[in-house]
Amino acid sequence: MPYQPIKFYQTGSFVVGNRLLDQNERSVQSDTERLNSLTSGHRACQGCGEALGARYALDAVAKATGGRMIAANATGCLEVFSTPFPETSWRIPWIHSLFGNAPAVATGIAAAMHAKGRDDIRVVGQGGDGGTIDIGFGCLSGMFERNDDVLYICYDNEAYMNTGVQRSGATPPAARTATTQAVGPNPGNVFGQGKDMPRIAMAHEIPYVATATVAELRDLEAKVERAMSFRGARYIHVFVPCPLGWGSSSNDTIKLARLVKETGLFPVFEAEHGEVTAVSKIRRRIPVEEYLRPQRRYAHLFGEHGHPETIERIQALADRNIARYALLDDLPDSLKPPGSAVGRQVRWQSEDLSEQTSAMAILTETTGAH
Ligand SMILES: Cc1ncc(C[n+]2csc(CCOP(=O)(O)OP(=O)(O)O)c2C)c(N)n1
Ligand code: SF4
Ligand SMILES: [Mg+2]
Repeated sequence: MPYQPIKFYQTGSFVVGNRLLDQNERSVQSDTERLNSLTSGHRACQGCGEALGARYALDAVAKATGGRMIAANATGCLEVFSTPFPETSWRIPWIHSLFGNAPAVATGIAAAMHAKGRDDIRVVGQGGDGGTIDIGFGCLSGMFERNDDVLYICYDNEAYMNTGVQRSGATPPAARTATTQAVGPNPGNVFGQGKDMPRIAMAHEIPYVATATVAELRDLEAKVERAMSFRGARYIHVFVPCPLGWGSSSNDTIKLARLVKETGLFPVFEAEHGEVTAVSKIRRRIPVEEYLRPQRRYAHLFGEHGHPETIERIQALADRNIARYALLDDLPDSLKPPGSAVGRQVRWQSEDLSEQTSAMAILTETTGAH
């Protein structure tokens, strides 16, 4: 058998351990002295991505601040499963805001701390996608525009889970929810223009914006640490699968979070003052079908009466992200953005997405590529 070098996966990877590294380089969760800001005993479903993401993110804030922190939490699963009165799983100063005003409450706390001369106490706002990009949108935009000294974290599970899986502005096209049933000629959620919150945050030119998934928890920790090195408004958007709402297996949470990035459907990147500064490249490009198939919210797309044309449209969305963020080292000609010889002919940003059968289909027409 040929010689094979031994690989020590615990160094240089995004896994939790890193026990072979110096103490100061190790992940927060590998430290037995970590705060456990969201501790055990809460009532999240098995495999809840939101619980996992929140624990890692807030422990990273705790480490960065030496525990001098206050969190304001919008109504939603994270609040409900962690604080059934009179119990709580939070081991940090924590306040429950309304569904729609967590950014404003966080701003108020930051202002109060400043007035008291306690700028050492850092403030975090957090909520689900509904609380963040729908009902809390105005408060959040104000927080960004004033550059208030708050880190806001959105845990995006792509629907209103706490109240029974209703559609939100972050629900992806074709997904079935309680309010976008899998019926009719175009089952599931409509293909709209989307509401891309990280890009909207970037448009405010705040000091720091990042996206992350619970598949790469070390990356999430590192981004929280980076966010805490800035003053002013910061935004982290974390992709968190929800087994209950998505009809996925509890033990597929990490797999789905990895696949969404490897397909290009969820670009993972960092931006400072409105400019992208780093992207996590796709390691092995995966067709969107592999991500969609294990989730019952997309079951109507498959089988004898499936909708392959809808899967193609979703693939086109992933491909647009791949081109937009240069997520592949070697971008195939077929995915080159406008301006290149091939891409110029493609309607990348159709004014009416509902009329656009698929960017891939148009590519095929104009270039003959398959
Ligand atoms: C003004 C107002 N409208 C509606 C509700 C009911 N409500 C509470 S949480 C929630 C959905 C939360 O969804 P999201 O923010 O995505 O968090 P998730 O539960 O998915 O983590 C809704 C509709 C409320 N509490 N207040
Ligand atoms: S419904 Fe979804 S988000 Fe809510 S606790 Fe269960 S898995 Fe987590
Ligand atoms: Mg949600």
